[in-house]
Amino acid sequence: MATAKFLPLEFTRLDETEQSDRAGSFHDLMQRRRTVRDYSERDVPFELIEKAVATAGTAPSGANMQPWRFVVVRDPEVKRKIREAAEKEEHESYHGRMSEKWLRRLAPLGTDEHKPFLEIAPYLIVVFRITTIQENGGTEPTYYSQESVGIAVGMLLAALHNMGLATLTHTPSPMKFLQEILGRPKNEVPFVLIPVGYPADDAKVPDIERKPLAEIMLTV
Ligand code: IYR
Repeated sequence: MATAKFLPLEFTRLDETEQSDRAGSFHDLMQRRRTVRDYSERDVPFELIEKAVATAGTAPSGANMQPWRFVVVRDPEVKRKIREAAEKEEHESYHGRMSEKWLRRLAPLGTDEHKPFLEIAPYLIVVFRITTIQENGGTEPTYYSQESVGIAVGMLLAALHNMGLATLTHTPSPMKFLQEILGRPKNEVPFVLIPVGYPADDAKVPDIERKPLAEIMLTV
């Protein structure tokens, strides 16, 4: 038995021409999104970051528990600490922890243990996944938190791209140092670190392609 109060759904029906126009223009927009590793120091209005996080917060989540925390970092000293800790972990990863197969797979992207973007990009958004909550004096798990936070991050990336900002989905590994530097509790586990800003004037991206629709979609 549903115990929530139910309200009539607000739903706008679109005519087919408008549906098709919107489908095309949204696809064109998203097709132009690229992962950017070369950033400009140019500042970004904080209101844009706030709006992007608010948009991410509209994502669906398991049992509507909204198991996400977005820590927006703009303090240069905190960014410096994050860069230092990330580069230390990444050095270990690139020089021993990652398999030959993994390194070979990454070679076309030209990544290495140097992460200057962690200081250059004006903002870092560090996304945490909330694993448990405290309620009525007890501990309860969240449900489908990996899926929920993954969806929210996808919406965050789309929102930032739509407002003309560049992003990088960065996962330094292990990421525990983010919990320590940002003082988050044990039930908030780092999920991804997203530098946000404008691309550098001479930013370059690898010449790689997206799989064609025929390869990613099946109809039965
Ligand atoms: N976390 C490392 C390595 C890395 C791993 C994958 I999978 C990538 O798609 C890119 C990089 C780094 O950020 O360099």
